[in-house]
Amino acid sequence: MPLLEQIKNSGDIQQLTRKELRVLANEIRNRIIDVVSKNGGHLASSLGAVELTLAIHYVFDLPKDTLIWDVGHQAYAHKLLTGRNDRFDTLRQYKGISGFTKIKESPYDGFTVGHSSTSISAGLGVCYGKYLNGDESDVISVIGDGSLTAGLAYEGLNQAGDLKKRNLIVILNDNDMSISHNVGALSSFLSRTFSAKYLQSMRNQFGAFLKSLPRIGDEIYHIAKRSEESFKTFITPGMLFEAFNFDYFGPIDGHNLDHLIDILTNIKNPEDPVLLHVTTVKGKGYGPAEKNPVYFHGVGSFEINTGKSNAKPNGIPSYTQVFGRWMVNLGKRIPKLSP
Ligand SMILES: Cc1ncc(C[n+]2csc(CCOP(=O)(O)OP(=O)(O)O)c2C)c(N)n1
Repeated sequence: MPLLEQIKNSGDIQQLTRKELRVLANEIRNRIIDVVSKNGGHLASSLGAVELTLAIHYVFDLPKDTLIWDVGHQAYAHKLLTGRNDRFDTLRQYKGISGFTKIKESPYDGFTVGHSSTSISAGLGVCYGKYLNGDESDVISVIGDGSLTAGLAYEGLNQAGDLKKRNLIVILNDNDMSISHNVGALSSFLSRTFSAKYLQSMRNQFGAFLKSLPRIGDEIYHIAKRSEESFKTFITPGMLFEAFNFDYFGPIDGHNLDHLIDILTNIKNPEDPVLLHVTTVKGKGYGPAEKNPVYFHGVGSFEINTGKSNAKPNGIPSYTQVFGRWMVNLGKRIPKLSP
């Protein structure tokens, strides 16, 4: 019997070995791909969050600890693990499983959602409520890098850093993508700091520069090498989140279950708000979605082997196409409209 069919809640997941967790991750991906290929849905986001979901369920005491997914569109694995596997083929159907998290659907869904960028504020609200009730369980808000570009997310960070309530853990699920590619200063800051190649070349150039300094160069180079850790913190987003009074951990590989479980175990029940930064691949484990995460962000029915859409063209353009064409034409006529 497949492992997935035996899992009804977090308690069942906690009985599994690390090897079984990896088998379960595969089964989850296959189930998600199968159902979304028929019903449509948010495929790439959910595939990218499978290991993260498993690790959270493995480490935390859900639903006593509260898990809040931003938007709720990446929570299919979470649904499969919380007693909704047998009904999962009704995903996004009339009276079926919702495409987002929904308190009425399950006690494991910490927030009813659909709009982006709300999870930190919602998490803080729940955390503060728990504090007033003397409840020391954790609140975990998972937010994507795309959703972190909106102002509401910063209102949440700002207030959380001010109230400094313990037990709030924000996990930044950074796949370097929003629905489409991110734009703006934050995303270039994030991707610049995460590229290992960039870090390496910057380190080499800086090292060569230090060494070239007459007399003192070699000595400074060795001191700089010893303080590489603080150097890295200085140029990673750690400084951004630490400015909001969050303890920052990461970035770590969001597909490495062992690392995820270890770090989540270490940071649970924090004294101060914590931000854990994980990097993931949107569409992970399904070739067509990894290649084209924009198309597979929210997709209609498709052929699993090829990833090709099953939609039969009816010649009627969509609202998005009409609006897009109209804007492009307008841009051609009015040059000031183009960025
Ligand atoms: C208020 C609001 N604006 C826009 C959207 C459309 N939307 C859906 S998901 C998303 C962000 C997706 O990026 P990210 O948070 O990085 O998650 P990913 O899908 O990449 O895992 C947005 C903007 C929304 N749901 N709510």
